Amino acid sequence: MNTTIAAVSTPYGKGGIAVIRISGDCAVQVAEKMFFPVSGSLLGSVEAGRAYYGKIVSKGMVIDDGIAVVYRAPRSYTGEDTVEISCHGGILLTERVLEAAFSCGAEPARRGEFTQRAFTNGKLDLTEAEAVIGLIDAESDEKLRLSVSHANGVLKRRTEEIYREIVALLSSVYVKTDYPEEDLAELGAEEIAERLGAVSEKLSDTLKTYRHGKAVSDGVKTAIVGKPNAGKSSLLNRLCGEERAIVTSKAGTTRDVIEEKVQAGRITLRLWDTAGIREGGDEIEKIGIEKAKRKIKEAELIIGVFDISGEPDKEDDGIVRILRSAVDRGVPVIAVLNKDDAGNTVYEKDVLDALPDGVVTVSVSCLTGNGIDQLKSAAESQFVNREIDYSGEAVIANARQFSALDRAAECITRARDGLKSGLSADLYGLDLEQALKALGEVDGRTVSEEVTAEIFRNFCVGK
Ligand SMILES: Nc1nc2c(ncn2[C@@H]2O[C@H](COP(=O)(O)OP(=O)(O)OP(=O)(O)O)[C@@H](O)[C@H]2O)c(=O)[nH]1
Ligand SMILES: [Mg+2]
Repeated sequence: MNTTIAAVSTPYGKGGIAVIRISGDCAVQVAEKMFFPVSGSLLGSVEAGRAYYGKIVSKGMVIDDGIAVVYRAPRSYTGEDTVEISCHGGILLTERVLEAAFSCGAEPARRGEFTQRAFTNGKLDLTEAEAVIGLIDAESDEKLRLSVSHANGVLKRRTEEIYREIVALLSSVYVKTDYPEEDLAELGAEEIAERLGAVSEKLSDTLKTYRHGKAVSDGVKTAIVGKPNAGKSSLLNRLCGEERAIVTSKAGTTRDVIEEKVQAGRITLRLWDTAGIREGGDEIEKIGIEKAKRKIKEAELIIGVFDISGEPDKEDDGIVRILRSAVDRGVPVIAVLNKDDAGNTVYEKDVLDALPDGVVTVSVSCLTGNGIDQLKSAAESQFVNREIDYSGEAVIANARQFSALDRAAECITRARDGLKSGLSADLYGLDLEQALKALGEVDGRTVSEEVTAEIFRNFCVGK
């Protein structure tokens, strides 16, 4: 018998209703002792999936009236017997209803434990469980679409398809030993090579979607850099539509890194406004500049801001060097030519000439807002450059899925090389085994308990 757990599944705070969820082998017995349908029947004998109005009792006293729904295993979210009790959404009242569940034998649920149980009971795989977090966390329609796609099993099916193909190839390699149930005839080396090539291609197509998926799901770490007074904080404020950072005409205003999330079309930018980079400055400014330099190394997109109302100087040269090194590292760079309202754009050409190849440029006025939309689309198109049909195409949404698929792809490449160089089947077969193990981590079939525990720790209590 497993333990029976209970938690409040609605957010903490006052509301119209709150829902207390109880799940486990004794869920119905627990609920039966604290919830009494007005019809007079006991919860243990009511019809599953129907709402029953009744009284909620704690320590022998009616504390509220509400609705209970009983779900019978395996037809519930967790795959176990589950009861959901809705009561009025008072903070203390909800606490008392939950306490009643505890005193009737339930234990407090850990974060994400309901979903973890659903995973353990095979109701969802890991990609679908992660999609549940995505659905709850989504702050953009695009992330919602991506999470719905995973919740509907699109990535799970893609993984499954590749998994099955590798099993089929492996079974031909170890026909009689490891996979007798597959009962396949041995394939020729040429056919195996060809089919492995197709597997590689599928994996690499899926891996390529991570740039898109990450930008939608996690957001892009974006450093706004430039010399003091270039207008970095003004740009941050324009992008997020509020006076988030202090703007003054004094060079060296920003010291600490200021973070803000904004939506740029389909992607999320995690903006960092940083201290203007120059030699000198007081102790605090120097610390700020060091922080800015660290953020530049960490950034996945760099927005270099130049003030084109003044002649470029050696501080701008320093920024150009930073942008060049980012381009060399393969980090996308956008140069913002700011203050184009000032009616003095003679220096624009000097800045453009100094910029390295591969830098996208956008003319902007943080004063008037001109060019801000173009900047957002320029940022978006660095990461998302085509329409994706989420109902059919599997898009990788997180680092865990990427790393597992990437390892699977490496193993397939090794197996193909082995096959090509005439390695014996049982040797390249080991690479195929490793590929299967890595793929199994995506949907969770070969994942360790510590990894799943870590994933479910990101959930809220009650989910
Ligand atoms: N005319 C004009 N002035 C601007 C524009 N953007 C910023 N400024 C002005 O430029 C000055 C510096 O702006 P900030 O946004 O504080 O510049 P910063 O790059 O954050 O400066 P530090 O934090 O000191 O590095 C302020 O006086 C702004 O009002 C613009 O597009 N046009
Ligand atoms: Mg600033």
